[in-house]
Formats: sequence, C-alpha cells, structure tokens
Amino acid sequence: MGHLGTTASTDLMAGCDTLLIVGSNDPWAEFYPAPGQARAVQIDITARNIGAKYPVEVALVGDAADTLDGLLPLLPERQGWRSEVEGFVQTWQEAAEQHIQQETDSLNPQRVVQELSTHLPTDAQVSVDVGSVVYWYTRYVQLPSGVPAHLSSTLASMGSAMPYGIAAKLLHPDRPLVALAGDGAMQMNGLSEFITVAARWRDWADPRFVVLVLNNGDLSEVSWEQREMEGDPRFPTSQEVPAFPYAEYAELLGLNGIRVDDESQVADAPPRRRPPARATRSRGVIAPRIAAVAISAFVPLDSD
Ligand SMILES: Cc1ncc(C[n+]2csc(CCOP(=O)(O)OP(=O)(O)O)c2C)c(N)n1
Ligand SMILES: [Mg+2]
Repeated sequence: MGHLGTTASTDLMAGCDTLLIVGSNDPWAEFYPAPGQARAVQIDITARNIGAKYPVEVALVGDAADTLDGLLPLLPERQGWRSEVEGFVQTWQEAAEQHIQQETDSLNPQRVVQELSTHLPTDAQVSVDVGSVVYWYTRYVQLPSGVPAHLSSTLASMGSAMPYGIAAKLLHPDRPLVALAGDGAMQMNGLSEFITVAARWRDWADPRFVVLVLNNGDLSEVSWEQREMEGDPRFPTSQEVPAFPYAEYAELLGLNGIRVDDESQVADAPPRRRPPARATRSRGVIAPRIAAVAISAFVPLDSD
C-alpha cells in the first residue's frame, strides 16, 4: 500500500467500502481510503494501536489469527469480487513487466531483483535492508511458499539485511540465505557483518549466503523522499555514498565476489546444485553453487 505498494493496492483502496486492519500500524495515512469512504474494523494485540492511524468503528484487541477465526464465519459470501481483484493484480503485473524491461544506462535494479526472485531456492530465507530495495522487494520478489523474508518493518532501521540474515542462518544453517541491501547500508554495518559470514560459513550445513548489494552511490531512498515530499533538490554532500569495491572485498575475505554491471550478466545464473565443500567462482544474480558471495550490482544513479 502507498509508497511501497502497487497499482493493485491503490485500485483496491479506491473502491474500498469496508476496511479490516489486521496487526498493522501503517503510518502513511494518506493512502488509506478517504475519510467517510469506508467503515473500519481493526484487530491488534496492542490496544493503543487501534484507531491511531484511521478512524475505526470496531476495535478488536487480541491475537490476529484467533480473532480472524472468530470473524470469518460471520462474513457473508460475496460473488464476483475476487475476479475484480484478480483483474487489478493482472493490470499491475503488466505494468511491472514494463518496469522490468525498461532500458537504463547501466542496470535496471527492478530487473536485477526480479531475476533474482526467479532463482530463489524453495528452501531459501531472505533478509531485506531499508532503502530502495524495499520497493523492489515488495513489487518484484515472489517468495516461494514457505520462504520467509525478514525486514525491519516497524523500526525501518537501515542495516537490517546482514544481521537479520546472519540470525536467520544461525536458526536454519541448512537453508540458503539471500540478503538484499543498498550500498549505504553495507557501508553502515554490512561490510563488517560480512566478516562474521566469512568466519562462519564453513560451519553451516548449507553454506550459501548471497548478498546482493545495489550499488548506486547514493542514499537513494532518502534523496528521492526529500525531492518528492519536501521539494528539496538532491544535496550531494549528504546523500552520496563513497565508491567501494564490494565484490573485491568479498574476495579479500575469501568469499566469492561478482560484479554485475551489464544487463547480459543478469540472467547468467548457473545450474542449481548443492554447494561443494568450498567456495567456487560463479556468476549470475544468484549463484546456487557458491558458498557466500557479495554481488555488487551497479545500478544507475537517479537524475535530479
Ligand atoms: C539507521 C537509519 N538511518 C537513516 C535512515 C533513513 N534512511 C532510510 S533509507 C536510507 C538510504 C539507504 O541507502 P542505501 O542503503 O544506499 O539504499 P538505496 O536507497 O540507495 O537503495 C536512509 C538514509 C534509516 N531508515 N535508518
Ligand atoms: Mg544506495
């Protein structure tokens, strides 16, 4: 919904007459239905969240799953609506396909993330940083059933992808991990967290720990927010991220580093196989054969 949403969620909200908010404290009030448009019911385990962002008529304090179990039998069957929603989704998917195919000067990050999505192993775990990659994650990543994604959604704190990824890996060392991060987040803490990965990957039953660094030389999410919301021009002194050789850094740590800076390399994924005992060199957006890797995808800087 909102900044992170799709045309499908906008279409849905535009025609919404009854809103059920379940365990959400979404702060972007402008993207809820207009005041007076919808009647709302909110479920939240924390009572103070109810009505905080949208006026609700019925407050249900409690566990979301239990409350929904109680509510569902009370809902009358509604014919036809599902196909309407499927139409919204279809329209969005056509738009998304155009975004993915769009030609850019170097790499289209939407294409990189979408391609990665198609290679996600069915037992993968995903961790996501805070930055423009959240948009690409919400729009272009299709998580296989049972694949969790770990995000800093309440705190929205940069630097989440690597520590969340390491935590997920410690919990399930037998599952491959894919971390999606920006260059700003990597320079904030991800590079040093990568030392932990280098020190530990041999202990993991499945050593795959793939880090995609979207290297745009910019704190892009915020430089765009400032332009959109506040009308401020980009202020390079505060927004530029220094150049850094992410792939070479991975190699320095004894891992694999792959730099992808050309469209033709994006789809160049190797066959899916179990990883060998030690890291081997490979290429592609996600390389199932490699133990741990930093993929530094060079994406274009947005113009002012
Ligand atoms: C700890 C912290 N500092 C600042 C912010 C504000 N913020 C959100 S995204 C972002 C920029 C992220 O830059 P980068 O990791 O390079 O990703 P990009 O948006 O360029 O893809 C900033 C500064 C934040 N959410 N958390
Ligand atoms: Mg960046």
